[in-house]
Amino acid sequence: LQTVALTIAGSDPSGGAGVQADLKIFHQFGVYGEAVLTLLTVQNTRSVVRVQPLSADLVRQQIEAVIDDIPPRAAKTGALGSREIVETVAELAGSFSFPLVVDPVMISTHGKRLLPIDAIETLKERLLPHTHLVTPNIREAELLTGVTIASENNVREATKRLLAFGCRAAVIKGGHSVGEPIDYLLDDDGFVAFPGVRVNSRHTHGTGCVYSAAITACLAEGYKLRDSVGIAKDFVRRAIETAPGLGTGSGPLNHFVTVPRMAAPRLVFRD
Ligand code: PXL
Repeated sequence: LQTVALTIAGSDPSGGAGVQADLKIFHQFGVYGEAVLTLLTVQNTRSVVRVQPLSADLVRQQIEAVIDDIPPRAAKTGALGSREIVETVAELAGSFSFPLVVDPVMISTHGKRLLPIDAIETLKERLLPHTHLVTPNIREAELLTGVTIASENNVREATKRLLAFGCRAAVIKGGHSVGEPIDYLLDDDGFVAFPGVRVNSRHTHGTGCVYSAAITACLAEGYKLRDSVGIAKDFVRRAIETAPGLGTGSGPLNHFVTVPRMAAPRLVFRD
């Protein structure tokens, strides 16, 4: 039976981030991808020149149209674009029967806002209670929790505060730290570090999207949360290492890296 995953995110016409990246990563994991658009961007690898959110009503209709007809096994959100869209997604997420991964995308690599300030509170209070896993980078975690992150203890405190908003689990990504890119996860089983290897490259456009899409694909396939995070982290490292060097700015990762056929046991929930 075909596994299905859904992304609710923005368009990056250059194909490195957003819905375009999510669909390619789902496909690479052997998962059929559905995509609901929240906003359009005008961008290339050099800059994001325009961000145009869609109406919340249009986002609601898209989600409602696909969700009963081709129900996904897991979903993710990326750039949401407006407070109204966050509210709408949160309201619908209340009745999702599958895990939701929230990548709280706030600002593009080039510094353009993909979520207005006034939507951050709504994301915390309305969307996180319906979230299985939230995947902020360090800056996003600071803005969501008010904790300034400079040490492992700060990260631990920030993950605790994220869970206090009602999500099941939180992973704070170390990609923007100064040292090794360690990701820290807090879930029902406690706090765990996922050590990483820093790959120095300017081609990191869409890294967060690829990571959360890979996690979502794994969850859809029935992998446990910690296995999903581990697989996704390894996938992202190899995708940065072998980035195709496209574009004259910060280019995309290699969306074609091979997905390991895992020995880890999957949860069986085939119909
Ligand atoms: O990687 C963050 C991101 C998410 N979604 C869209 C984007 C970007 C970064 O540019 O354009 C649509």
